[in-house]
Amino acid sequence: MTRLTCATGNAGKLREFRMAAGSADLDLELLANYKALPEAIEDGATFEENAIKKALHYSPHADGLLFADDSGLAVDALGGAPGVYSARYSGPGATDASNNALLLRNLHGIANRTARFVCAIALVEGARVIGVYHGAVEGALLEEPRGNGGFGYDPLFFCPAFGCTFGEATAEQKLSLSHRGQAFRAMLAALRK
Ligand code: ITT
Repeated sequence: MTRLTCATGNAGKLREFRMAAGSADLDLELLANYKALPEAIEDGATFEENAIKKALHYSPHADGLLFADDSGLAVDALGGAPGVYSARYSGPGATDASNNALLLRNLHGIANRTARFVCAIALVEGARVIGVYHGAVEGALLEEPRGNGGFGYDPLFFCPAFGCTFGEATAEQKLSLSHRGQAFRAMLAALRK
């Protein structure tokens, strides 16, 4: 069974990765001592750059394969913001609630609500980058949150294929279509080659 270490401080991401690994017969574990390690500096201009920076930052603390996810929401009417700043959109101490509130304020009165979630997963072993895997999913932002599932911007993100938000979809549904599900499956396919 392939063993993979995941480096993330985001409980929502970890839940989704655990679910994806469970159905793929993979042994996935969170990097031990993740919280005690200094945080990776995410100063890249792209999701891909930041995913690689994160994975290489944490890999010296893992045996074997390690991956990190950099992801976020790109809103067309905001020129692609919050993008790589999605986690800290509303500044220091940002929470999902404060980020969602700021997003709604910035979109107030704007008719074009199209947006996409984007994910890059970097897989490394020691200092070697094995690959970077991508996913993206299109949707539109509602004017108020709906549903308590998922995390982050999920309650605002209306997914046309489901006819509901990612916050209302089941975890399995979200993973079947999401940016993270796509990127994770691309990584699995590469590992199985
Ligand atoms: P790690 O770097 O520790 O993995 P993080 O939350 O800081 O966790 P990112 O820098 O990649 O991760 O920021 C991702 C942010 O984008 C996340 O905090 C959410 O606000 C948003 N986001 C990403 N994927 C999402 C999803 O599936 N649903 C809702 N929001 C998402």
